[in-house]
Amino acid sequence: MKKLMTLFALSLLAFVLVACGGGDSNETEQNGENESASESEGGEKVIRAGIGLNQNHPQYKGLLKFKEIVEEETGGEITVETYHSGQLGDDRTMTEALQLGTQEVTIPSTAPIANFVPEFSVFDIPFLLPSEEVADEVLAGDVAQDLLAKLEEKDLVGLSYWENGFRDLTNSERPVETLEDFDGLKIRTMENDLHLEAFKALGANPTPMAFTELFTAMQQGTVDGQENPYATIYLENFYEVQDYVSDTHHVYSPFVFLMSKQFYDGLTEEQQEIVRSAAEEAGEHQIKLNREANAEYLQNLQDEGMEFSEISDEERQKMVDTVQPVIEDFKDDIGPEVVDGIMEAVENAQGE
Ligand code: KDG
Repeated sequence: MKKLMTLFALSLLAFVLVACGGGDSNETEQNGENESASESEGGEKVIRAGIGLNQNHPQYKGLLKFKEIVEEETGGEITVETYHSGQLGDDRTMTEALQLGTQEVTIPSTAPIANFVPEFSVFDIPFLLPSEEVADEVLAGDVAQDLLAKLEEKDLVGLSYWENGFRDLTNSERPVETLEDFDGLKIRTMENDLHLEAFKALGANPTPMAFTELFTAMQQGTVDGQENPYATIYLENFYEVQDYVSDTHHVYSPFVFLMSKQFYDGLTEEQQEIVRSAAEEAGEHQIKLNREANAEYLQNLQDEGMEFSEISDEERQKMVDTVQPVIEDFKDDIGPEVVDGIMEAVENAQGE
């Protein structure tokens, strides 16, 4: 009961914030008023879309592309309000808002989604996806697509996979070049039990934390480090509070473009097709931007003074071997058929 009251209070707060605060400069205004509900007085439908990353990240640029396509294709029947930097909450609270119908879109990493649909933790298996090409193939495959369908049981619609990218370690204590270097490091992880246990196995002292709290935690020394793709590390200015970056590439994180099922079911068939194809087209755009950017961001981080450490194949193999027992421990939680299915999809993609 207490959780439900907390959830209601949080959603009410988000609702009030949206009503009063309004979104980014790209927010759509109707009749000079900021929309604060999923339907305006004129019957137009409003999508309140929030993400945790800031307006400079390719994820937000992809969201603006989604807005452009939907508003054009529907002739204004649907307008999209865009919110970044956790303005509407963190991944968990925004996903809960979609379930409640007080928000319509969010695009979290798959890791926090596992708190709603445990099978999504399959993408948190360390070193599962070896390259972007294999990731593209696997995410387009039946097992990954079937996972999107499972979201409907939780009042969510997964419209497409976008890309967060390969996650790399940063910290403020020391260069990390070997498995031993993880020892005792206070590392923030996403709120996902597999991530937590994997970093414990590597010898670190992990703390699960919402993305919206991460910068302050690093600034205050609550945590020594974190792990995210280079694009996030650079565009969120983590170099201001982190000294060392290592190319651990330990997990490839997809994003999932989530829509409230309540809202989606209220659309016409034509509108449903428009939002679905817009999420896919905007996703292709976002992934292209993400890959172009990630290539240059590592150099930018070094230009900002971060010390870069390469992980040798030998040391990476030690990390792979070290986390294997954790993967076995989580296989039942994720679902053996999902784990085996994804592993087979990876092998098939590599074999081509
Ligand atoms: O907008 C997405 C972010 O909120 C988050 O999912 C990014 O990978 C992320 C993290 O480390 O929390």
